[in-house]
Amino acid sequence: MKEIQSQILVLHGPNLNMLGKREPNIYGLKTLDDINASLNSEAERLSVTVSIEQSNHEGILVDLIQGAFDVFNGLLINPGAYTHTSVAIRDAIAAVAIPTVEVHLSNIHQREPFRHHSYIAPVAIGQISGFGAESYRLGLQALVNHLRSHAYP
Ligand code: CA2
Repeated sequence: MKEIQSQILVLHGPNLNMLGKREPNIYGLKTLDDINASLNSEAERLSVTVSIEQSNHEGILVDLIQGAFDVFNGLLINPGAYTHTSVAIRDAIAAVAIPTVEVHLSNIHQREPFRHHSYIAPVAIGQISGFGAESYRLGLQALVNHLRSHAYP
């Protein structure tokens, strides 16, 4: 059997372009470029392709998710604050039905009560939260493991 190479879309939500520049006590010192470089090298190690986008706008994130249908077979997303507010992003993920892993730098369950609820979690395979920049690498590994163990022969 020849394995089809997985194409993964990585989406970073609002304000994540500020990483490493503000609030390092909560979000760490790594910049978004550092995280993307680590995702690219992990993708190479896992023999998958990643395409990475960041947007501060809910509708753009919805468009990117809709555009992923029939193009990508996995979605790795840190929806940022939209995690706690966005029915639109949740509906887009449910509509395209692409296996999705939700990641967070901080442990959202240890923070303010309004961050404990995720609209995305029920439509994701799982959630990785609280490991800083490492959450993304762990999330990519979990997503690729899931795709490989659920691939058709
Ligand atoms: O922990 C995470 O990854 C979050 O998704 C980050 C969001 C927050 O609203 C979620 O509750 C949890 C915030 C991203 C803001 O990122 C910044 C980075 C540097 C400086 C300021 C904001």
